[in-house]
Amino acid sequence: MSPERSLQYFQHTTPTPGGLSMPDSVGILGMSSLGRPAQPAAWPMQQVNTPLLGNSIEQLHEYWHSATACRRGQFQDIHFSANEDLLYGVINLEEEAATAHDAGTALQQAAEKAYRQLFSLLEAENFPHLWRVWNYVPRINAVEHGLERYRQFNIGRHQAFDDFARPVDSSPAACALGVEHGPLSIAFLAARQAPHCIENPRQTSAFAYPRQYGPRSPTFTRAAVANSDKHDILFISGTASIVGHGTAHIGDVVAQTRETVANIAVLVEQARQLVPAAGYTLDGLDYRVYIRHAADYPSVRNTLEQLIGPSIRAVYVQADICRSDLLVEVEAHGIATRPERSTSPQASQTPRN
Ligand code: 3EB
Repeated sequence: MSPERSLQYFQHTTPTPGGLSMPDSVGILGMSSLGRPAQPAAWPMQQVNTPLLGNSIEQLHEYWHSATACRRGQFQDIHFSANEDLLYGVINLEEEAATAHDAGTALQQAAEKAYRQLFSLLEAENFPHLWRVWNYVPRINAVEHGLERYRQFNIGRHQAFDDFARPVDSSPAACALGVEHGPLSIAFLAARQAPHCIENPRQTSAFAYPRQYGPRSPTFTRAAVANSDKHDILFISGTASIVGHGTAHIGDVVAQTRETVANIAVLVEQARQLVPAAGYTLDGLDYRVYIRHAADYPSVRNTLEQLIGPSIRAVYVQADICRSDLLVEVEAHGIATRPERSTSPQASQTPRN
C-alpha cells in the first residue's frame, strides 16, 4: 500500500522539449538509452545501438524508477540495482573465441554465459521471477558457421534455462532484436512475485516453435502481467507478423504492421480478462517499434496511428528483426495503478498459467 514501493516509467529526450522532468537519481532502478550513445551512468544502463527514426531527437532515455532508494551492485558481469521488490540488471558480453571445438559458437557461448550469470544472480539475491528481458544481438540475421546468429543465441539461452531448471513454458516476456555493432546486451527486470504468462492463441508458443526455426526454441512468453504492491504491469513481448508459426505477409510492411496489431490486440484482451480493473487499452500503452528498413518508417507509423490512435505513444527505431522476412516488430508495456490492494482479482500468489 505504501507509495514508497511504486514503480514508474519515465522517458527523457535530448534535446529536451518542455515538460519532461528527470527522475531523482537514487530511485533509478535502471535505464535504457536509444540513439546516440549515452555517457556512463551510476545505475545499470542498457545502450541500445539503434538509430532513432523520424524526428529530431538524438537520444532517448527510458527509466525504470522506484520511489525508494535503490541498492546497486555488481555480480560477475552484471550491473544491477534493486529495491525491496524488484531488481533490474544489465549484462554486456563480447563474444570470445570459442573455448572448445564442440562447445558451440562464440555467440552461443556468450548467450549461455549471460543467462547463467543472470539466473545465478536471481538465486543469490532471491528475486526468482523474471518479468521482462530485452535482448540485443549484434548482426542477428548473419549466418555464421552454417547457422543464423539468432539461432545460435537461442541454443545458448535455451541451454541456460535447462541448466537452471527453468521451465521454458513459463518463460519471461522478452524481445530479441539485431543491432549493427556492440556487445551482446541483455537487460532484465526480475521480482519476488511471479508474473502471469499470457500466450497468443493465434500464434504457436515460441517455446514450442518447430525445428525449422532452429535447433533450440526461443524462450519467451507472448505477454505477462506482473503485480507489484501498487501496480499491475502489462508487458507485451516483441510481437511480429507471425500467425501459427509462420511469417505472414512477406514483403508487405503495412500488412505486417496490421497483423502485428491484431496479435497485440489479442494479448491486451487477455490481460483485460486477467485484471479487469487495470483497464488496459491499445492506446493506453507505451510502445517501442523496431523497423528493419528506415524507409518504411512513414508507412509503419501511419498504420499504427490508424489502428491504435493518432496520439499513440511510440518510439520508433531501426533494428533488425530475428527472422529475415520480418520487417517490423512492436513491443509495449502498460502500468496500471491499483486503487486498493484488495481490489486485485489476481492475488500475487495465484499460480502462473
Ligand atoms: C517471434 O514472435 C518474433 O527471442 O526473445 C519476439 C519476442 C521474437 C522475443 C526472443 C523473439 C523474441 O518469434 C521474434
